[in-house]
Amino acid sequence: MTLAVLFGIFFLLSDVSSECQLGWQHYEKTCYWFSTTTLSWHSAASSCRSHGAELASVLTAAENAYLRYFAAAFGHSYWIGGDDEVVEGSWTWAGTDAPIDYNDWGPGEPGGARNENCLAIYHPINYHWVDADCKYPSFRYICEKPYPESGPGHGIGK
Ligand SMILES: [Ca+2]
Ligand SMILES: [Ca+2]
Repeated sequence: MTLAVLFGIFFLLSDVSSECQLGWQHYEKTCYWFSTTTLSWHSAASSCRSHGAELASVLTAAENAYLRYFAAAFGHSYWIGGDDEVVEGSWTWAGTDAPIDYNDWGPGEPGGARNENCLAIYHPINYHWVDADCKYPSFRYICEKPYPESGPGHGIGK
């Protein structure tokens, strides 16, 4: 796929007249922000919260496909909001503590037991999911917040 085609798709998918803040992307009822710097998972979560957002929770195959598409277009691995820090093997979404239902684990993942408790979309395995060391400082991250028109009751944390 050529760069021109990639950017064409980018602008088709991105509603440039949306009410998401500048730099955030609108998809369905959510605004997403892809970081351009890297942090540990907890620092990434704090960064999202400082913007009134949470690390992205990926609830459907369509949402996953959207985020994977942009992760691949940007060519980086990204933290998203899942962890199993509280109870090993019990994966939940940050912000809501809802159990992870839909998933896109890569082959053999999650396989890190107590050493890997945080969820990332991982570049080396075609942007499927892995568990990784939460302290790993070299992944970018994806924040999400409700689209302004979605109103109360539709967003994360509700
Ligand atoms: Ca684990
Ligand atoms: Ca792993």
